[in-house]
Amino acid sequence: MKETFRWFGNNDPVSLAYIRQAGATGVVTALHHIPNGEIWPLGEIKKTKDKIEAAGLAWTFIESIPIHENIKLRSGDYLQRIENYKQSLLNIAQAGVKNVCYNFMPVLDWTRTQLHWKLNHGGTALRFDKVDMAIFERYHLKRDRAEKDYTEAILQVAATRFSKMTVLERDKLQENVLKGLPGTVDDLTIPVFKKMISQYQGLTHQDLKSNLSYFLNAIVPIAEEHDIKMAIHPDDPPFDIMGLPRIIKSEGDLEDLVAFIDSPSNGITFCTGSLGANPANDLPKMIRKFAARIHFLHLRNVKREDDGSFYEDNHLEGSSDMYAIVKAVLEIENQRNVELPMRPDHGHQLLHDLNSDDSYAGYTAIGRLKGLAEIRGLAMGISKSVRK
Ligand code: DNO
Repeated sequence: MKETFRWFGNNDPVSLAYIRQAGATGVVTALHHIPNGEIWPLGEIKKTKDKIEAAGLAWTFIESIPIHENIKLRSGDYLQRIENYKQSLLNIAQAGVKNVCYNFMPVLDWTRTQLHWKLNHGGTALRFDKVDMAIFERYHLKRDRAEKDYTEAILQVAATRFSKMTVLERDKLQENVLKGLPGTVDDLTIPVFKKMISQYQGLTHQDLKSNLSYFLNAIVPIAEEHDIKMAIHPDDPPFDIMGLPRIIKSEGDLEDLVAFIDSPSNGITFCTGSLGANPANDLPKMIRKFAARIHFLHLRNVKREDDGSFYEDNHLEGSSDMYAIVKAVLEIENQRNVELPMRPDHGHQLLHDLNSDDSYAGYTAIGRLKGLAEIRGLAMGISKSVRK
């Protein structure tokens, strides 16, 4: 595996120099300052690439060139937005950065209800709590159909919990869901959010898949021509929230995706954290099955709870078997004779990082350093014992 670290640019307290010290050789980043749907200018791409290379690292993966909502909806100026996307692809190819992670989640990117959830050892983790999500949908968003989408048991616990929450706690939950997360493109308010959700009313999973297929059919020929690898990120969490369809959450969804257009440029970011929150996903099996289409790995481990909640556990613990995952990865790398870029996805907030509020949630230095080191050791142990 090619070890990479995500970097959020000049404002990221985890600098390029730190990334080198972590032992990673690659950087995963985006032009975060370019508004969603606009063309990425060649000059800006080169500037970022030069900066990364001057630090002795490579820009291994772009995460993400985001997809404009009108493309997901196939409405409004979507044709223009697709043209812009194609131009961005041409520009990155010209700059020599040819790997693109993207997602097709409506309105929201990844979502958590708690960004600093206390673990027993004193560190903190990201958490998605089903009850808190029900509270958000019912009492903050006041979504009509929210009651139908949750079990009676969850709704009851939600009502009791909500009645005991302070105003501050309620505000915090809203902030966490709407704008807490790094990499998310837009900061949203409740009225804007409601409006955006309403645009999706009546749009089924099938409709959204067909819009994704339309988009891919428009851009993959250009990607192919320039040897660009597109790698879709699975939906996180891997189930519908707020009545919005989520379409990349299971083995069946990935089967549909690869069938939309049979090309190595139409690939997958295999995120074991997103896919691992769905208990039906057999991750090692899926790695072997989609071997030819996996271009990027996000390795992390969530601990699932019975009601559908989950939190980010240590990379080698949690509900997924990281040994079996890494073993499957090493196997497909061997078959394909490639080294797949991997980033240790998310990490706990630990040690000195507990005192700094300016780190991006889930992207503290020490937690990820630990995750990377654990996975590196695991991979070395497996490959040495297999070769014997
Ligand atoms: C979370 C990330 C996501 C991801 C996008 C990809 O940690 O994996 O923000 O970057 O969904 O488009």
